[in-house]
Amino acid sequence: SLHTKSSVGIIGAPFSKGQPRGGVERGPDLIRAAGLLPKLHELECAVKDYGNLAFEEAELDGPEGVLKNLKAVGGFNQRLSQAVQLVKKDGHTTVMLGGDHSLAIGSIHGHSAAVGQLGIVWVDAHADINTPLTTSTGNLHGQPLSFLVKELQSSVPVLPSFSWLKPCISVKDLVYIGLRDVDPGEHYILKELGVKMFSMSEVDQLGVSRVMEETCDYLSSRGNKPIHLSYDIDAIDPTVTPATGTPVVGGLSYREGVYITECLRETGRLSAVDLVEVNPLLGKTEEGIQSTVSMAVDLLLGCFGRLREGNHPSDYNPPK
Ligand code: 5AB
Ligand code: MN
Ligand code: MN
Ligand code: MN
Repeated sequence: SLHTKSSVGIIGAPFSKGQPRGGVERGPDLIRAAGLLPKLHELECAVKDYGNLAFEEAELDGPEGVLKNLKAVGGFNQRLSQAVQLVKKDGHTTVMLGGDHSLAIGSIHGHSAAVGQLGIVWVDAHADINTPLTTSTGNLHGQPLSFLVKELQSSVPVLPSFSWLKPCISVKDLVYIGLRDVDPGEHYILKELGVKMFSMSEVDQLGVSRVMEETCDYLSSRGNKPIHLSYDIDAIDPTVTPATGTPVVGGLSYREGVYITECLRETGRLSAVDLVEVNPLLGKTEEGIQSTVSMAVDLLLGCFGRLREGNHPSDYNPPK
């Protein structure tokens, strides 16, 4: 293929305080245990594992407001942002293994601090763009984009736990794929700001190949910026990935999910990937958990050159 050798820097983020269900902090170790590193090596990737970012209990909140675990989410993401900046400065494509999706705050902030303006591809059943004022749950994994998007700053109150965070993305550089459970306040924002989105209706209407063609054209029209892919495992249909906190029927198939990664890989501009919301405690069966974790691994392999037609190493010697 065109771009053989990627260098991948893995950061584990065993963090669950952006939502109420325990177990999602086990994601990073499970995804590693499913063989991510050796499988990346088979694709001739250079891989450096930076290990897991430790959660500090001291970051846990005292009294609760509407926003749950505000101090923990702010503090952990600040450290995640710094870790991502380091990995980018080492020259790697970052892989951030979550953990819940509030981690996109630190991951995208750090990525942007290191490389500048980004194109964001957000693959998710949900829009994750509630503001602290529109949220009905108080869960910060449903709000990361409101903290990151410049155009929303007048709608987001000043919060001490996020004083380190400077909004760094334009809503015009954001593309959604897979939406099918969007809150009214979020839908209003998406329409008001004219956000580019391919909900499951557009996936049905156009097919995933047109969706990806249009996604790539759109990102090109915005200047071919480095791409940040934020992949929530709940974008995939819960028949394939049941082990997640907020499953929604009618999702992407295994094949559609993988195809998205193959297309983004082909751009040659994939610069960081988040893989979040794998929660082994929520799969009802062992098969369901296995299927969720192996989907996560296959999505990451698609990002780094695995082809369904097959691959072979550049120094492969056919038997004579
Ligand atoms: B996820 C909901 N919109 O704000 C909210 O899994 C769900 O990271 C958010 O996409 C789901 O709590 C967050 C109802
Ligand atoms: Mn989601
Ligand atoms: Mn999400
Ligand atoms: Mn979820």
